[in-house]
Amino acid sequence: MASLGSNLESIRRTFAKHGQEHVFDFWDQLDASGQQRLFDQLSQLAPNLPAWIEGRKRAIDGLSKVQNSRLELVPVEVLPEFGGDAEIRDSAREAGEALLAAGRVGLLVVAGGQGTRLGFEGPKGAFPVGPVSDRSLFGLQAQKIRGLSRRLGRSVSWYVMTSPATDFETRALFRAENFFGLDPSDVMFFSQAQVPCCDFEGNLILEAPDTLAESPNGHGGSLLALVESGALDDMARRGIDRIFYYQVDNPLIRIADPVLMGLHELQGSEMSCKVVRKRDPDEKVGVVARVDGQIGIVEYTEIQEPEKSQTDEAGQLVFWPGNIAIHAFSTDFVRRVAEEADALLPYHASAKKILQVNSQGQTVAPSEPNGYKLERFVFDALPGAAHVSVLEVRPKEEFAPIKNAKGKDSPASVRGELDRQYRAWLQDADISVPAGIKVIEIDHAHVDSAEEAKALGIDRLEEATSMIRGSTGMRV
Ligand code: UD2
Repeated sequence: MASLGSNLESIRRTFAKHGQEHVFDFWDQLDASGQQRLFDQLSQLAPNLPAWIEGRKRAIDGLSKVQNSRLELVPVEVLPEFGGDAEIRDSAREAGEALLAAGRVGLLVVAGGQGTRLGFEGPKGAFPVGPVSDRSLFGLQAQKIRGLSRRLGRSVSWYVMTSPATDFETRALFRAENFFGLDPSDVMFFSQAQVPCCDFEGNLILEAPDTLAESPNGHGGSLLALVESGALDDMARRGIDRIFYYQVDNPLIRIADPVLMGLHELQGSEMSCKVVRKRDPDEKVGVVARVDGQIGIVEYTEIQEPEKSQTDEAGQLVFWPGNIAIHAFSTDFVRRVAEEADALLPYHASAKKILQVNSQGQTVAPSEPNGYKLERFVFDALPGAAHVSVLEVRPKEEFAPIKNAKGKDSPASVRGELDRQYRAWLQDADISVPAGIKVIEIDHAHVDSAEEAKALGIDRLEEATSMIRGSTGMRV
Protein backbone atom coordinates (compact mmCIF):
# COMPACT_ATOMS: atom_id res chain seq x y z
CA MET A 1 0.00 0.00 0.00
CA ALA A 2 1.49 3.36 -1.06
CA SER A 3 1.02 6.27 1.38
CA LEU A 4 -0.96 9.23 0.10
CA GLY A 5 0.72 12.37 1.53
CA SER A 6 2.71 14.46 -0.92
CA ASN A 7 2.57 11.63 -3.53
CA LEU A 8 -1.06 12.47 -4.18
CA GLU A 9 -0.19 15.77 -5.85
CA SER A 10 2.40 14.18 -8.10
CA ILE A 11 -0.05 11.41 -9.12
CA ARG A 12 -2.73 14.02 -9.84
CA ARG A 13 -0.26 15.93 -12.02
CA THR A 14 0.68 12.77 -13.96
CA PHE A 15 -2.94 11.97 -14.80
CA ALA A 16 -3.74 15.61 -15.61
CA LYS A 17 -0.74 15.81 -17.94
CA HIS A 18 -2.22 12.97 -19.97
CA GLY A 19 -5.75 14.41 -19.97
CA GLN A 20 -7.02 11.82 -17.45
CA GLU A 21 -7.80 14.07 -14.47
CA HIS A 22 -11.43 12.85 -14.52
CA VAL A 23 -10.30 9.81 -12.54
CA PHE A 24 -10.34 12.15 -9.50
CA ASP A 25 -13.91 13.35 -10.18
CA PHE A 26 -15.30 11.71 -7.01
CA TRP A 27 -12.19 12.04 -4.85
CA ASP A 28 -13.70 14.51 -2.35
CA GLN A 29 -16.73 12.28 -1.83
CA LEU A 30 -14.69 9.15 -1.02
CA ASP A 31 -14.03 8.01 2.52
CA ALA A 32 -10.46 7.28 3.61
CA SER A 33 -10.49 3.65 2.48
CA GLY A 34 -12.01 4.57 -0.89
CA GLN A 35 -9.34 7.21 -1.41
CA GLN A 36 -6.64 4.72 -0.49
CA ARG A 37 -8.06 2.14 -2.92
CA LEU A 38 -8.16 4.54 -5.83
CA PHE A 39 -4.77 6.00 -4.95
CA ASP A 40 -3.21 2.51 -4.90
CA GLN A 41 -4.65 1.65 -8.29
CA LEU A 42 -3.57 4.97 -9.80
CA SER A 43 -0.08 4.94 -8.33
CA GLN A 44 0.49 1.49 -9.77
CA LEU A 45 -0.62 2.65 -13.18
CA ALA A 46 1.17 6.05 -13.12
CA PRO A 47 4.67 4.88 -14.19
CA ASN A 48 3.12 2.93 -17.06
CA LEU A 49 0.60 5.59 -18.08
CA PRO A 50 2.56 6.87 -21.12
CA ALA A 51 3.01 3.28 -22.37
CA TRP A 52 -0.71 2.57 -21.80
CA ILE A 53 -1.67 5.79 -23.67
CA GLU A 54 0.54 4.79 -26.60
CA GLY A 55 -0.62 1.15 -26.50
CA ARG A 56 -4.30 1.96 -26.52
CA LYS A 57 -3.75 4.53 -29.30
CA ARG A 58 -2.08 1.93 -31.52
CA ALA A 59 -4.86 -0.55 -30.72
CA ILE A 60 -7.66 1.89 -31.60
CA ASP A 61 -5.86 3.17 -34.73
CA GLY A 62 -5.40 -0.48 -35.76
CA LEU A 63 -9.17 -0.98 -35.76
CA SER A 64 -9.79 1.64 -38.41
CA LYS A 65 -6.94 0.50 -40.69
CA VAL A 66 -8.09 -1.47 -43.71
CA GLN A 67 -6.51 -4.87 -43.26
CA ASN A 68 -5.38 -5.83 -46.70
CA SER A 69 -2.16 -7.49 -45.73
CA ARG A 70 -0.35 -9.62 -48.26
CA LEU A 71 -0.57 -13.26 -47.19
CA GLU A 72 1.77 -16.07 -48.21
CA LEU A 73 1.91 -19.67 -47.05
CA VAL A 74 4.65 -20.64 -44.59
CA PRO A 75 6.42 -24.01 -44.63
CA VAL A 76 4.42 -26.53 -42.62
CA GLU A 77 5.47 -30.03 -41.58
CA VAL A 78 2.33 -31.60 -43.01
CA LEU A 79 0.79 -34.95 -42.07
CA PRO A 80 2.06 -38.03 -43.92
CA GLU A 81 -1.35 -38.44 -45.63
CA PHE A 82 -0.81 -35.03 -47.23
CA GLY A 83 2.74 -35.82 -48.36
CA GLY A 84 4.62 -35.16 -45.11
CA ASP A 85 7.74 -37.13 -44.23
CA ALA A 86 6.99 -39.77 -41.59
CA GLU A 87 10.71 -40.07 -40.83
CA ILE A 88 10.93 -36.39 -39.86
CA ARG A 89 8.07 -36.98 -37.39
CA ASP A 90 9.80 -40.05 -36.01
CA SER A 91 13.06 -38.25 -35.41
CA ALA A 92 11.15 -35.28 -33.93
CA ARG A 93 9.35 -37.67 -31.57
CA GLU A 94 12.65 -39.16 -30.47
CA ALA A 95 14.20 -35.73 -29.87
CA GLY A 96 11.09 -34.62 -27.95
CA GLU A 97 11.11 -37.74 -25.82
CA ALA A 98 14.74 -37.09 -24.94
CA LEU A 99 13.87 -33.51 -23.88
CA LEU A 100 11.02 -34.79 -21.74
CA ALA A 101 13.11 -37.55 -20.21
CA ALA A 102 15.74 -34.96 -19.29
CA GLY A 103 13.07 -32.91 -17.48
CA ARG A 104 13.60 -29.90 -19.75
CA VAL A 105 9.91 -29.31 -20.62
CA GLY A 106 7.45 -27.36 -18.43
CA LEU A 107 3.71 -27.19 -19.12
CA LEU A 108 1.85 -23.90 -19.30
CA VAL A 109 -1.93 -23.71 -19.46
CA VAL A 110 -3.60 -20.35 -19.99
CA ALA A 111 -6.72 -20.45 -17.85
CA GLY A 112 -7.59 -16.83 -17.21
CA GLY A 113 -10.94 -17.10 -18.96
CA GLN A 114 -14.33 -17.66 -17.38
CA GLY A 115 -17.09 -19.91 -18.63
CA THR A 116 -19.38 -16.94 -19.37
CA ARG A 117 -20.07 -17.91 -23.00
CA LEU A 118 -21.10 -21.36 -21.73
CA GLY A 119 -23.43 -19.90 -19.15
CA PHE A 120 -21.08 -21.34 -16.50
CA GLU A 121 -20.15 -19.38 -13.38
CA GLY A 122 -16.49 -19.79 -12.55
CA PRO A 123 -13.15 -20.57 -14.18
CA LYS A 124 -13.49 -22.32 -17.55
CA GLY A 125 -11.05 -24.98 -16.32
CA ALA A 126 -13.62 -26.04 -13.70
CA PHE A 127 -16.15 -26.86 -16.44
CA PRO A 128 -17.37 -30.50 -16.18
CA VAL A 129 -16.36 -32.30 -19.36
CA GLY A 130 -15.83 -36.01 -18.50
CA PRO A 131 -18.48 -37.84 -20.58
CA VAL A 132 -19.28 -40.26 -17.72
CA SER A 133 -17.67 -38.74 -14.61
CA ASP A 134 -18.29 -35.01 -15.22
CA ARG A 135 -14.59 -34.55 -14.51
CA SER A 136 -13.49 -30.94 -14.99
CA LEU A 137 -11.20 -29.74 -17.79
CA PHE A 138 -8.44 -29.29 -15.17
CA GLY A 139 -9.14 -32.77 -13.78
CA LEU A 140 -8.88 -34.37 -17.20
CA GLN A 141 -5.62 -32.53 -17.96
CA ALA A 142 -4.23 -33.58 -14.58
CA GLN A 143 -4.92 -37.22 -15.51
CA LYS A 144 -2.97 -36.73 -18.73
CA ILE A 145 -0.07 -35.22 -16.79
CA ARG A 146 -0.11 -38.16 -14.37
CA GLY A 147 -0.04 -40.49 -17.38
CA LEU A 148 2.89 -38.56 -18.85
CA SER A 149 4.81 -38.70 -15.54
CA ARG A 150 4.15 -42.42 -15.31
CA ARG A 151 5.58 -42.99 -18.79
CA LEU A 152 8.59 -40.78 -18.10
CA GLY A 153 9.19 -42.08 -14.61
CA ARG A 154 9.56 -38.50 -13.36
CA SER A 155 7.38 -35.57 -12.39
CA VAL A 156 6.47 -32.84 -14.84
CA SER A 157 5.90 -29.24 -13.67
CA TRP A 158 2.57 -27.64 -14.50
CA TYR A 159 2.28 -23.82 -14.55
CA VAL A 160 -1.33 -22.68 -14.39
CA MET A 161 -2.00 -19.10 -15.43
CA THR A 162 -5.13 -17.69 -13.84
CA SER A 163 -6.55 -14.17 -13.86
CA PRO A 164 -7.73 -12.08 -10.91
CA ALA A 165 -11.26 -13.32 -11.74
CA THR A 166 -10.31 -17.04 -11.70
CA ASP A 167 -7.32 -17.25 -9.35
CA PHE A 168 -9.08 -17.86 -6.03
CA GLU A 169 -11.56 -20.42 -7.33
CA THR A 170 -8.92 -22.25 -9.36
CA ARG A 171 -6.65 -22.71 -6.34
CA ALA A 172 -9.63 -23.72 -4.19
CA LEU A 173 -10.70 -26.34 -6.76
CA PHE A 174 -7.21 -27.87 -6.90
CA ARG A 175 -7.08 -28.00 -3.10
CA ALA A 176 -10.56 -29.51 -2.82
CA GLU A 177 -9.61 -32.20 -5.37
CA ASN A 178 -6.22 -32.93 -3.71
CA PHE A 179 -4.50 -31.56 -6.77
CA PHE A 180 -6.16 -34.33 -8.81
CA GLY A 181 -3.50 -36.74 -7.60
CA LEU A 182 -0.55 -34.55 -8.61
CA ASP A 183 2.18 -33.51 -6.21
CA PRO A 184 1.31 -29.89 -5.17
CA SER A 185 4.98 -28.95 -5.39
CA ASP A 186 4.79 -29.59 -9.16
CA VAL A 187 1.86 -27.24 -9.70
CA MET A 188 2.46 -23.48 -9.72
CA PHE A 189 -0.32 -20.92 -10.06
CA PHE A 190 0.28 -17.38 -11.17
CA SER A 191 -2.11 -14.69 -12.27
CA GLN A 192 -2.01 -12.62 -15.41
CA ALA A 193 -2.24 -8.86 -14.97
CA GLN A 194 -5.18 -6.57 -15.62
CA VAL A 195 -5.07 -3.59 -17.95
CA PRO A 196 -7.30 -0.51 -17.78
CA CYS A 197 -10.15 -0.31 -20.28
CA CYS A 198 -10.86 2.90 -22.19
CA ASP A 199 -13.91 4.59 -23.64
CA PHE A 200 -14.29 5.16 -27.38
CA GLU A 201 -12.23 8.38 -27.06
CA GLY A 202 -9.40 6.48 -25.41
CA ASN A 203 -9.97 7.79 -21.87
CA LEU A 204 -9.79 5.77 -18.67
CA ILE A 205 -13.16 4.63 -17.30
CA LEU A 206 -14.25 4.75 -13.65
CA GLU A 207 -16.34 1.68 -12.91
CA ALA A 208 -17.00 2.95 -9.39
CA PRO A 209 -16.03 6.29 -7.79
CA ASP A 210 -12.96 4.58 -6.30
CA THR A 211 -12.14 2.03 -9.04
CA LEU A 212 -10.86 2.12 -12.62
CA ALA A 213 -12.42 -0.38 -15.03
CA GLU A 214 -9.85 -3.05 -15.92
CA SER A 215 -9.83 -6.42 -17.71
CA PRO A 216 -7.33 -9.30 -18.06
CA ASN A 217 -4.48 -8.40 -20.44
CA GLY A 218 -5.03 -11.32 -22.85
CA HIS A 219 -3.19 -14.64 -23.15
CA GLY A 220 -0.16 -12.70 -24.40
CA GLY A 221 0.02 -11.49 -20.80
CA SER A 222 1.19 -15.01 -19.90
CA LEU A 223 4.66 -14.27 -21.24
CA LEU A 224 5.01 -11.22 -18.97
CA ALA A 225 3.41 -12.97 -16.02
CA LEU A 226 5.82 -15.92 -16.34
CA VAL A 227 8.65 -13.48 -15.69
CA GLU A 228 6.96 -11.24 -13.13
CA SER A 229 5.61 -14.10 -11.00
CA GLY A 230 8.99 -15.82 -10.80
CA ALA A 231 7.64 -18.86 -12.71
CA LEU A 232 10.42 -18.54 -15.28
CA ASP A 233 13.03 -18.48 -12.50
CA ASP A 234 11.35 -21.54 -10.99
CA MET A 235 11.70 -23.26 -14.38
CA ALA A 236 15.40 -22.36 -14.51
CA ARG A 237 15.91 -23.85 -11.03
CA ARG A 238 14.25 -27.08 -12.19
CA GLY A 239 16.32 -27.27 -15.38
CA ILE A 240 13.34 -26.44 -17.62
CA ASP A 241 14.23 -24.49 -20.75
CA ARG A 242 11.32 -25.40 -23.07
CA ILE A 243 7.62 -24.68 -22.53
CA PHE A 244 4.62 -26.54 -23.87
CA TYR A 245 1.81 -23.93 -24.04
CA TYR A 246 -1.91 -24.67 -24.46
CA GLN A 247 -5.43 -23.35 -23.75
CA VAL A 248 -7.56 -24.75 -20.97
CA ASP A 249 -10.65 -25.31 -23.13
CA ASN A 250 -9.38 -28.20 -25.32
CA PRO A 251 -9.78 -31.62 -23.63
CA LEU A 252 -8.25 -33.47 -26.61
CA ILE A 253 -4.94 -31.74 -25.90
CA ARG A 254 -1.93 -34.05 -26.34
CA ILE A 255 0.02 -32.64 -23.43
CA ALA A 256 3.75 -32.13 -24.07
CA ASP A 257 3.50 -33.78 -27.47
CA PRO A 258 7.06 -34.99 -28.11
CA VAL A 259 6.68 -34.47 -31.88
CA LEU A 260 6.10 -30.72 -31.43
CA MET A 261 8.80 -30.35 -28.78
CA GLY A 262 11.30 -32.36 -30.86
CA LEU A 263 10.61 -30.50 -34.11
CA HIS A 264 11.04 -27.21 -32.23
CA GLU A 265 14.38 -28.49 -30.95
CA LEU A 266 15.73 -30.04 -34.15
CA GLN A 267 14.87 -26.95 -36.19
CA GLY A 268 16.40 -24.57 -33.64
CA SER A 269 13.10 -22.72 -33.21
CA GLU A 270 12.26 -20.16 -30.55
CA MET A 271 8.48 -20.50 -30.89
CA SER A 272 6.44 -23.19 -32.65
CA CYS A 273 2.79 -23.78 -33.54
CA LYS A 274 0.44 -26.66 -34.16
CA VAL A 275 -2.06 -26.22 -36.97
CA VAL A 276 -5.02 -28.11 -38.42
CA ARG A 277 -6.58 -27.92 -41.87
CA LYS A 278 -9.43 -25.42 -41.45
CA ARG A 279 -12.71 -27.25 -41.98
CA ASP A 280 -14.27 -24.20 -43.70
CA PRO A 281 -13.41 -20.52 -44.26
CA ASP A 282 -15.51 -19.49 -41.25
CA GLU A 283 -13.99 -21.83 -38.69
CA LYS A 284 -13.01 -19.66 -35.73
CA VAL A 285 -9.27 -20.25 -35.80
CA GLY A 286 -6.60 -17.79 -36.90
CA VAL A 287 -4.50 -18.58 -40.00
CA VAL A 288 -0.74 -19.09 -39.68
CA ALA A 289 0.87 -17.35 -42.64
CA ARG A 290 3.52 -14.92 -43.69
CA VAL A 291 1.82 -11.56 -43.25
CA ASP A 292 3.47 -8.74 -45.22
CA GLY A 293 6.65 -10.79 -45.24
CA GLN A 294 6.67 -11.79 -41.56
CA ILE A 295 5.41 -14.99 -40.00
CA GLY A 296 2.33 -14.42 -37.87
CA ILE A 297 -1.32 -15.26 -37.35
CA VAL A 298 -4.23 -13.48 -38.98
CA GLU A 299 -7.15 -13.80 -36.61
CA TYR A 300 -10.42 -15.25 -37.90
CA THR A 301 -12.04 -11.90 -37.22
CA GLU A 302 -9.47 -10.11 -39.39
CA ILE A 303 -8.81 -12.31 -42.43
CA GLN A 304 -10.29 -10.73 -45.55
CA GLU A 305 -11.59 -12.02 -48.85
CA PRO A 306 -10.35 -13.21 -51.28
CA GLU A 307 -7.71 -14.97 -49.14
CA LYS A 308 -10.24 -16.19 -46.58
CA SER A 309 -12.14 -18.41 -49.02
CA GLN A 310 -9.55 -18.80 -51.79
CA THR A 311 -9.27 -22.42 -53.01
CA ASP A 312 -6.78 -24.30 -55.21
CA GLU A 313 -7.55 -26.49 -58.27
CA ALA A 314 -8.49 -29.34 -55.93
CA GLY A 315 -11.02 -27.10 -54.17
CA GLN A 316 -8.95 -26.96 -50.96
CA LEU A 317 -8.49 -23.74 -48.99
CA VAL A 318 -5.20 -22.08 -49.94
CA PHE A 319 -4.75 -20.54 -46.48
CA TRP A 320 -5.61 -23.72 -44.61
CA PRO A 321 -3.23 -23.80 -41.60
CA GLY A 322 -5.55 -23.01 -38.68
CA ASN A 323 -3.98 -22.02 -35.36
CA ILE A 324 -5.11 -24.24 -32.49
CA ALA A 325 -3.18 -22.24 -29.90
CA ILE A 326 -0.71 -24.97 -28.98
CA HIS A 327 2.84 -23.69 -28.92
CA ALA A 328 6.37 -24.58 -27.92
CA PHE A 329 8.60 -21.83 -26.51
CA SER A 330 12.22 -21.58 -25.55
CA THR A 331 12.45 -19.86 -22.17
CA ASP A 332 15.15 -17.40 -23.34
CA PHE A 333 12.75 -16.22 -26.02
CA VAL A 334 9.94 -15.74 -23.47
CA ARG A 335 12.24 -13.55 -21.37
CA ARG A 336 13.19 -11.47 -24.40
CA VAL A 337 9.56 -10.98 -25.49
CA ALA A 338 8.54 -10.02 -21.95
CA GLU A 339 11.31 -7.40 -21.80
CA GLU A 340 10.16 -5.89 -25.09
CA ALA A 341 6.45 -6.51 -24.61
CA ASP A 342 5.29 -3.02 -25.58
CA ALA A 343 6.99 -3.38 -28.97
CA LEU A 344 6.44 -7.10 -29.59
CA LEU A 345 3.03 -7.69 -28.03
CA PRO A 346 0.80 -4.78 -29.02
CA TYR A 347 -2.66 -4.41 -27.52
CA HIS A 348 -5.73 -5.33 -29.56
CA ALA A 349 -8.92 -3.40 -28.81
CA SER A 350 -12.37 -4.96 -28.77
CA ALA A 351 -15.58 -3.02 -28.16
CA LYS A 352 -17.37 -4.28 -25.04
CA LYS A 353 -20.00 -3.31 -22.49
CA ILE A 354 -18.00 -1.98 -19.55
CA LEU A 355 -19.39 -0.97 -16.15
CA GLN A 356 -19.16 2.81 -15.78
CA VAL A 357 -20.21 5.41 -13.19
CA ASN A 358 -22.74 8.07 -14.13
CA SER A 359 -22.44 11.71 -13.03
CA GLN A 360 -23.98 10.82 -9.65
CA GLY A 361 -21.29 8.24 -9.03
CA GLN A 362 -23.61 5.25 -9.49
CA THR A 363 -22.30 2.21 -11.38
CA VAL A 364 -24.32 1.53 -14.51
CA ALA A 365 -24.23 -1.59 -16.72
CA PRO A 366 -24.54 -0.27 -20.29
CA SER A 367 -26.86 -1.96 -22.77
CA GLU A 368 -24.51 -1.27 -25.71
CA PRO A 369 -20.71 -1.39 -25.95
CA ASN A 370 -19.31 1.80 -24.44
CA GLY A 371 -15.58 1.23 -24.66
CA TYR A 372 -12.68 -1.07 -25.42
CA LYS A 373 -11.06 -3.90 -23.53
CA LEU A 374 -7.39 -4.29 -24.43
CA GLU A 375 -5.64 -7.63 -24.89
CA ARG A 376 -2.23 -8.89 -25.91
CA PHE A 377 -2.20 -12.02 -28.11
CA VAL A 378 0.50 -14.63 -27.47
CA PHE A 379 0.94 -15.30 -31.18
CA ASP A 380 2.04 -11.72 -31.82
CA ALA A 381 5.39 -12.95 -30.51
CA LEU A 382 5.88 -15.05 -33.67
CA PRO A 383 7.59 -12.40 -35.84
CA GLY A 384 10.14 -11.83 -33.06
CA ALA A 385 11.25 -15.49 -33.08
CA ALA A 386 14.51 -16.38 -34.81
CA HIS A 387 12.85 -19.49 -36.23
CA VAL A 388 9.33 -20.94 -36.06
CA SER A 389 8.31 -24.58 -36.64
CA VAL A 390 4.77 -25.28 -37.80
CA LEU A 391 3.38 -28.79 -37.35
CA GLU A 392 0.14 -30.10 -38.82
CA VAL A 393 -1.95 -32.41 -36.63
CA ARG A 394 -5.31 -34.18 -36.99
CA PRO A 395 -8.18 -32.26 -35.36
CA LYS A 396 -10.04 -35.44 -34.42
CA GLU A 397 -7.03 -36.53 -32.38
CA GLU A 398 -6.02 -33.25 -30.78
CA PHE A 399 -8.48 -30.39 -31.06
CA ALA A 400 -12.02 -30.04 -29.73
CA PRO A 401 -12.34 -26.75 -27.83
CA ILE A 402 -15.40 -25.89 -25.78
CA LYS A 403 -16.49 -22.43 -26.85
CA ASN A 404 -20.28 -22.27 -27.16
CA ALA A 405 -23.21 -23.34 -25.02
CA LYS A 406 -24.85 -25.16 -27.95
CA GLY A 407 -24.04 -26.57 -31.42
CA LYS A 408 -20.48 -26.57 -32.75
CA ASP A 409 -17.72 -26.61 -30.14
CA SER A 410 -20.23 -27.03 -27.31
CA PRO A 411 -20.02 -29.27 -24.22
CA ALA A 412 -22.26 -31.85 -25.96
CA SER A 413 -20.18 -31.92 -29.16
CA VAL A 414 -16.88 -32.06 -27.25
CA ARG A 415 -18.07 -34.91 -24.99
CA GLY A 416 -19.06 -36.68 -28.20
CA GLU A 417 -15.50 -36.16 -29.53
CA LEU A 418 -13.99 -37.61 -26.36
CA ASP A 419 -16.33 -40.63 -26.52
CA ARG A 420 -15.38 -41.10 -30.20
CA GLN A 421 -11.66 -41.01 -29.36
CA TYR A 422 -12.07 -43.53 -26.53
CA ARG A 423 -14.08 -45.90 -28.75
CA ALA A 424 -11.40 -45.66 -31.47
CA TRP A 425 -8.70 -46.62 -28.92
CA LEU A 426 -10.77 -49.57 -27.69
CA GLN A 427 -11.46 -50.70 -31.25
CA ASP A 428 -7.73 -50.54 -32.11
CA ALA A 429 -7.05 -52.56 -28.99
CA ASP A 430 -9.75 -55.15 -29.93
CA ILE A 431 -11.69 -54.45 -26.74
CA SER A 432 -15.38 -54.98 -27.37
CA VAL A 433 -17.99 -52.61 -26.01
CA PRO A 434 -21.47 -53.96 -25.12
CA ALA A 435 -24.22 -52.54 -27.34
CA GLY A 436 -26.07 -50.88 -24.44
CA ILE A 437 -23.09 -48.67 -23.56
CA LYS A 438 -23.93 -45.18 -24.80
CA VAL A 439 -20.89 -43.34 -23.58
CA ILE A 440 -17.34 -44.19 -22.51
CA GLU A 441 -14.69 -42.46 -20.45
CA ILE A 442 -11.08 -43.50 -19.99
CA ASP A 443 -8.82 -42.38 -17.14
CA HIS A 444 -5.80 -40.89 -18.93
CA ALA A 445 -3.61 -41.43 -15.90
CA HIS A 446 -3.71 -45.15 -16.76
CA VAL A 447 -4.57 -45.39 -20.45
CA ASP A 448 -3.61 -42.54 -22.74
CA SER A 449 -3.55 -44.12 -26.21
CA ALA A 450 -4.68 -47.11 -28.24
CA GLU A 451 -1.30 -48.74 -27.48
CA GLU A 452 -1.85 -48.41 -23.75
CA ALA A 453 -5.38 -49.83 -24.13
CA LYS A 454 -3.82 -52.79 -26.01
CA ALA A 455 -1.28 -53.26 -23.23
CA LEU A 456 -4.13 -53.94 -20.78
CA GLY A 457 -4.43 -57.35 -22.46
CA ILE A 458 -8.23 -57.55 -22.14
CA ASP A 459 -10.82 -58.09 -24.85
CA ARG A 460 -14.07 -56.92 -23.23
CA LEU A 461 -14.93 -53.60 -21.64
CA GLU A 462 -16.43 -55.44 -18.65
CA GLU A 463 -12.92 -56.68 -17.77
CA ALA A 464 -11.57 -53.18 -17.39
CA THR A 465 -11.44 -51.78 -13.87
CA SER A 466 -12.52 -48.23 -13.07
CA MET A 467 -9.87 -46.91 -15.48
CA ILE A 468 -12.36 -47.41 -18.34
CA ARG A 469 -15.97 -46.65 -17.58
CA GLY A 470 -19.02 -47.12 -19.73
CA SER A 471 -22.44 -45.72 -19.06
CA THR A 472 -25.81 -46.69 -20.41
CA GLY A 473 -27.09 -43.16 -19.93
CA MET A 474 -26.51 -40.64 -22.69
CA ARG A 475 -25.28 -37.26 -21.59
CA VAL A 476 -26.41 -34.20 -23.46
C1 UD2 B 1 -8.45 -18.50 -29.84
C2 UD2 B 1 -7.49 -17.99 -30.91
C3 UD2 B 1 -7.85 -18.63 -32.26
C4 UD2 B 1 -7.83 -20.13 -32.14
C5 UD2 B 1 -8.75 -20.58 -31.01
C6 UD2 B 1 -8.60 -22.08 -30.78
C7 UD2 B 1 -7.13 -15.75 -30.05
C8 UD2 B 1 -7.28 -14.30 -30.24
N1 UD2 B 1 -7.62 -16.55 -30.99
O1 UD2 B 1 -9.72 -17.98 -30.14
O2 UD2 B 1 -6.90 -18.23 -33.27
O3 UD2 B 1 -6.52 -20.57 -31.92
O4 UD2 B 1 -8.43 -19.92 -29.76
O5 UD2 B 1 -9.37 -22.51 -29.70
O6 UD2 B 1 -6.56 -16.21 -29.11
N2 UD2 B 1 -7.27 -16.56 -22.00
C9 UD2 B 1 -6.62 -16.19 -20.86
N3 UD2 B 1 -6.53 -14.86 -20.56
C10 UD2 B 1 -7.06 -13.89 -21.35
C11 UD2 B 1 -7.74 -14.28 -22.53
C12 UD2 B 1 -7.84 -15.64 -22.83
O7 UD2 B 1 -6.11 -17.03 -20.11
O8 UD2 B 1 -6.92 -12.71 -21.01
C13 UD2 B 1 -7.37 -18.00 -22.32
C14 UD2 B 1 -8.76 -18.55 -22.10
O9 UD2 B 1 -8.92 -19.08 -20.81
C15 UD2 B 1 -8.83 -19.64 -23.16
C16 UD2 B 1 -7.90 -19.14 -24.27
O10 UD2 B 1 -7.07 -18.16 -23.70
O11 UD2 B 1 -8.26 -20.85 -22.68
C17 UD2 B 1 -8.58 -18.66 -25.55
O12 UD2 B 1 -9.41 -17.59 -25.34
P1 UD2 B 1 -10.73 -17.43 -26.21
O13 UD2 B 1 -11.64 -18.59 -26.00
O14 UD2 B 1 -11.26 -16.08 -25.92
O15 UD2 B 1 -10.16 -17.46 -27.71
P2 UD2 B 1 -10.90 -17.69 -29.09
O16 UD2 B 1 -11.76 -18.89 -29.04
O17 UD2 B 1 -11.57 -16.44 -29.53
